[in-house]
Amino acid sequence: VEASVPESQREAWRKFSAKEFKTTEEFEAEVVRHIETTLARSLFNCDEAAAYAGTALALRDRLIIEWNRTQQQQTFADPKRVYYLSLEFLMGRALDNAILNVGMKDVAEKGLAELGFRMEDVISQERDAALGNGGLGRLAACFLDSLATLNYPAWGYALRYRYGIFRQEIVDGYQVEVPDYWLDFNPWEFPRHDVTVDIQFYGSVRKYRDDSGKQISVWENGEIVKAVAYDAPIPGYGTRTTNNLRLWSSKASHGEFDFTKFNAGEYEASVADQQRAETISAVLYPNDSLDRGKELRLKQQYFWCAASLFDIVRRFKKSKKAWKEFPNQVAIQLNDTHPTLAIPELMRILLDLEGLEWDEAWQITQMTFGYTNHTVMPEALEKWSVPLVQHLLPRHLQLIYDINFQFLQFVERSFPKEREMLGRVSIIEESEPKRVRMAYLAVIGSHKVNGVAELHSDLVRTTIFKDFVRIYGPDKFTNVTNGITPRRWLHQANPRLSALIASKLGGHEFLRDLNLLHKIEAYVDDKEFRKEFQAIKFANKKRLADYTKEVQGITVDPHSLFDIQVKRIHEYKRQQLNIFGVIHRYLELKEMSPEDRKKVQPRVSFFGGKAAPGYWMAKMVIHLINQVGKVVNNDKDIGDLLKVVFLEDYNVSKAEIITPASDISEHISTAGTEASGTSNMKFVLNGGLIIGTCDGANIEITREVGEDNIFLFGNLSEDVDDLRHHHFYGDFQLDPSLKRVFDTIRSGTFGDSGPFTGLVDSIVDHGDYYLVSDDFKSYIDTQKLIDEAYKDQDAWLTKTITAVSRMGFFSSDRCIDEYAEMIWNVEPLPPPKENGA
Ligand code: 73E
Repeated sequence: VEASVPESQREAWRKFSAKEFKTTEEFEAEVVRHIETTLARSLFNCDEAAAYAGTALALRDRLIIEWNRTQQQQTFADPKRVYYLSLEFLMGRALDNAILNVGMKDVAEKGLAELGFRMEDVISQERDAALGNGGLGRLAACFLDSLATLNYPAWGYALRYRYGIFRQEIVDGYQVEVPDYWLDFNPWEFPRHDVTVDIQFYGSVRKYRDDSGKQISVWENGEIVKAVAYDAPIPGYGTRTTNNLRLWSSKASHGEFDFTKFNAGEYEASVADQQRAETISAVLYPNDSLDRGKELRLKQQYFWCAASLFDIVRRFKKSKKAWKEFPNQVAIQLNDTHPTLAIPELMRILLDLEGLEWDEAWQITQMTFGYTNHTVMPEALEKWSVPLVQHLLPRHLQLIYDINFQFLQFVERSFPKEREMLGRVSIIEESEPKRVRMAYLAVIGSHKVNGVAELHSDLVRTTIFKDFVRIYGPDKFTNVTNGITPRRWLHQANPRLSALIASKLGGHEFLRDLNLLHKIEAYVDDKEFRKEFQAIKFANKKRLADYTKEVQGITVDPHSLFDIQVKRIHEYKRQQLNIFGVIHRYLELKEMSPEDRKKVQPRVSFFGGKAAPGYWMAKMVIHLINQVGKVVNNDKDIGDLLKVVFLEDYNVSKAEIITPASDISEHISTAGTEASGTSNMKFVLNGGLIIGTCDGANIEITREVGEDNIFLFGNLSEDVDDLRHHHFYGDFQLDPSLKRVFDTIRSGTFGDSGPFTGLVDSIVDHGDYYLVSDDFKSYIDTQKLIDEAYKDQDAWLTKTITAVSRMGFFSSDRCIDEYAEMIWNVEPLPPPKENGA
């Protein structure tokens, strides 16, 4: 390890080395210093935005000290590191999390108050870092929090999108997408203009034999784009470990080519080149669980994989270890197939640049990678057109063919009597044009493949990768059930509940060991505890009601049952089932006598979530929800008995307000379609119950909390295929209550029915792929049960407390320990000491 300052001068460095603030006074001094000097503002023009900026900069200094120490320590110890490659990190806000993780909550709260600000207001000035679509991106963010908290030496690698997921506005009941330019002021990132990588695209491959007769491949004459690193500190909770998230930004590379253009006076062309290069990291693709096969997306994927691998290999080479040590120093996790090009890229580095032989290179590659699958739905499985890959990445296509050739030979030897298997498992799909099946490449190039919940991992083994289980044996395929970080999703989102739990468990240790929650089950009959638990739920509902009034202009009564479904809008998640159920409820209320209405449990149905801009059906679901809301919320007969709210622009920071406020949340995907779901875990951890199908992690949540503490309904995954089959033969009858819902929509009760035709027809005429009609009866019956159960508030409270106490399993800390042990084979590195020793 090189150090740049000679030993004789280090004394001065040590003397002046940055110190951490500890007291409220020191904190205030730092905030004021930043506001006055870094921001050039004063006492007389310090608004909340400036107070946020000053606070963030003060906290940031504090993080940097621990971050530098952690990185230094990791460099010295040189342990095996984990690299989590994810195209999405849905981080949300950083300030609150930073304050919490460094243990400065009281200091910051008091300090800000003394300076004339409320901490809550200051925190809410921050824009979300929304570099993701939904669950997959948020999972990656929870994993970073757990990796740092558990002291694993780990880096995240992603793209620095100029635009994250769009901001959603609702105009006339329709979704409108607005670009989210979030980088205006981002104190959490550090540009590393000295850390750059040249990335090549296009060009051609030249082959020749060297003196020894060995074949050499050279990829040449391509276009070069520069990758520039931007780093963000990831602080662990209650530890000094502060890991790194490295985001790559694309920039034109100023080679000779550009200068000729300048000389020829082609200034505009040169600027255009610059812009084209910058386009690569410009925008996050806003599709969740859908593969659109766009060239720019493939460019993003390669750009990010190549830059990350170069960086990882550069770090490895500093240690001067032999190549066979690579898998003992490096574990790379592929978050879905998006980073699969890292596999042929590592092969290219090892073969073409480092001169290794195929077998050794391949063994290193397989040992290095693990692949996490997040969906078995066909429309989400990435397949890149062979001509496109050929054009953009000619050398990688050759390598993919070589990998495929070796693999198919192996399969042929192992299953000589099953030649038809070869076509089925080939990386290349024989379509027109041919396509590269990225999931197969990911399986073949990794030593472990995992699904994200038990049912999902079973489906992975028995459906999409069935042949591969035979080829490699069952041990290559495993399960790691998803989890969530209790720091953000309990302590930060619900500080009062966290405090109540801490008061009974003698401290906040449960935030580091969530299984300790089981101890609060002992208080399920404790009067004081129950009272406070219930008061907390009510306060959280009140907070959401206030928010709904302020932002949506809709008044809701927090004494109502709060029913919430917030997640990406997708047919398989079945928000349509929910809104049809709401319409059914409305029609029943309408035909009731005033006396009967008095016995009804009042309810508010909250919806939230974004639709992919090109996903028509999802957008019509949003429109229907808004139109139903308009009618129901203004119907004098109904009053507070039913309200329908669409919460605009659902994101991580809004989830922190919404999640603690549910009585019931909906996780109602067609069985076998939702790989895991993670918001289901967040809601239960915050004292809400679930209405859900036997899908994804709902099944394991049921196992943990007990069948009495969850409301399950609907058909099972194993029956879904048969049911679909029946629809095709017209062998099904629409449930009369659902038919009445459709008739009401068609009659124009919720405005022009034109936009909803496709939605209704997909069920009535087009095979009802997601089995809405099959599950409708069971769904509304279960909602009735919920109304009844909610009336017994005592019994309900018992269920919620019991469920919370049994949620320990769903901490992302548990997941990360499982990955570390089963897949990465890495150990924690004890955190640096305060003096940096
Ligand atoms: O069930 C969720 C799961 O909880 C699943 O749909 C989601 O991943 C979550 C975390 O494991 C997911 N996202 C994607 N595929 N599965 C996806 C695919 C392509 C682009 C963006 C997201």
